[in-house]
Amino acid sequence: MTKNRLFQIFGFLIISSLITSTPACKKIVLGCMDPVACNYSDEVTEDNGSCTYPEENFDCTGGCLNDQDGDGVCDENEILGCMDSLACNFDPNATDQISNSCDYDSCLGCTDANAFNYDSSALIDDGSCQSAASLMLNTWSVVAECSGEFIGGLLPTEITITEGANDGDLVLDLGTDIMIYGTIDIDGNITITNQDIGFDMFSITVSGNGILESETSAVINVYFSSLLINDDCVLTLGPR
Ligand SMILES: [Ca+2]
Ligand SMILES: [Ca+2]
Repeated sequence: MTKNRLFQIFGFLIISSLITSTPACKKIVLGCMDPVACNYSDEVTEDNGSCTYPEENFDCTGGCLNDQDGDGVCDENEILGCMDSLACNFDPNATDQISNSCDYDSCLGCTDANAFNYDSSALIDDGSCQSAASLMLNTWSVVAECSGEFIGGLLPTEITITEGANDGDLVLDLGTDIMIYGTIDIDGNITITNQDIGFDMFSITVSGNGILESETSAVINVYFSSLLINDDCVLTLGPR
């Protein structure tokens, strides 16, 4: 049916009305039509499922919705704890300091691995570190048990150990002009190197070994031998 024919049937007014009410050919714009989405556009005419949304607690720019202290950590993600890296209970994940929550006492100890009293669980050094050698430099009570009676009868009930020429060198003064030289390593192992102590007219060969067992106890085995004497002694050292 042609326009001319329509004019003929319905008249000019009717066809004019039809022309003005016919929708114009609308441009289709694909995109996101959800107003709460980050990529919403009011120009979109057809939603193509491309809407993107912010992560929970964040806005579309990646900023926090709530960040009371302004540190970039959203309120919902804050972790309470001790934030002082020098504290025993330092929490590297903490983002909010709990007042008075840091503990500076429970992990005190000696943190020097070379010290005799090294405490592997200690995190804060309290200045208590002592080397095995320095612990040996003391006056000790001695209980001597010897296989023979001669040396056992000479040994005192107290000995003073002094420092030798080098670090770790020990000089054991057993009294009665008996001086014995030894060494101690960082773990407390004592070595009495083979030596001739020359006692009066005798030549007595001495060797031995031992261990610093604790800060206040040690055991030293000393072997005395000469033409006439063969005495193995165990010296148990304790607090004076
Ligand atoms: Ca925050
Ligand atoms: Ca915070």
